[in-house]
Amino acid sequence: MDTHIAKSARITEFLKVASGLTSNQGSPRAKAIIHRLLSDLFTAIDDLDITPDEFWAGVSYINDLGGAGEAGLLAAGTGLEHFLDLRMDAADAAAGVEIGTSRTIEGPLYVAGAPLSEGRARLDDGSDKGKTLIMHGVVRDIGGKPVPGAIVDVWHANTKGMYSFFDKSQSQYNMRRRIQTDASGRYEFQSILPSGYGCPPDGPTQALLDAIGRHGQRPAHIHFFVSAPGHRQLTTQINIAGDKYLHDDFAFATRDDLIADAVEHNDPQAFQARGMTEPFVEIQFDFVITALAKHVVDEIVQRRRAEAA
Ligand code: MBD
Ligand code: FE
Repeated sequence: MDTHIAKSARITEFLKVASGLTSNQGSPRAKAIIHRLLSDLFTAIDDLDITPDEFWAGVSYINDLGGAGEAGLLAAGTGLEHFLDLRMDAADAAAGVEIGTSRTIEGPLYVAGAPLSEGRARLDDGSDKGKTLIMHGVVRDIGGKPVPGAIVDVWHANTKGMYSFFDKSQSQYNMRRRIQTDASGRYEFQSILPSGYGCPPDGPTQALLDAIGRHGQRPAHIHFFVSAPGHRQLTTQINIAGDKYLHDDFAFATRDDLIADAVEHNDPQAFQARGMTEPFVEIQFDFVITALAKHVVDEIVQRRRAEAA
């Protein structure tokens, strides 16, 4: 019995009606996208002989995913968010745009409106007894010139891999700050070394990953938006060298130029010479951002983001 009917004349016509293509209302772009996705889904149901039980399991899954607020997490875990990065890379290459620091995914855990400091900030509230981290560097343009007044918007997890706002046990904006670079383009912050992230073990994202035999772990990492007047906003992360998941990130965010060494300063002479009273780890990382030009448009991606009350 041939059950391949998606490409028949009857279904072809039906897909146009179902996608609103025969209506003069609505948005042409929305119609084009829905028509394509619906057509591909009909064909997939045909080709894979997706059963009604499987189909309704998928419908329930979408409800569970939205109910848990994990659609953004699944977008990262299925590599779709990384794919968008690769397409922006391809667009830059085609336009001859010189790239500085590589872009990599924002992820679903940014919170807008973190406190703003000049030059230096302390990110953690002192309650997490992780290793003290000092991270610093310079924001430069493609030509190597420091960019004063750039905003380094930084966010990272605690030693449990949990992010403030989403983890209500943490104080507001814990491990989230915006730092304006000084006259030499420098930024510096003190925080604690984050641990890697793991998807909520009982959530729908992890359930899908289990079904396809994948883990839901990320290496220890720190997120950044780096922006400055006249420059394109950079969305990136650093991934900390030595982590077990460095090259096995469930969200595919690691890129070679984004791997940073965390250098330990355990010897009292070494940390006291740096004005520290206890051992700390140091990460030095410069960001290179791209000036806006005729062929370089800004790319602040619009998406619904959290903002603490
Ligand atoms: C994270 O911390 C993260 O950065 C991504 C991309 C997905 C889930 C958790
Ligand atoms: Fe993260």
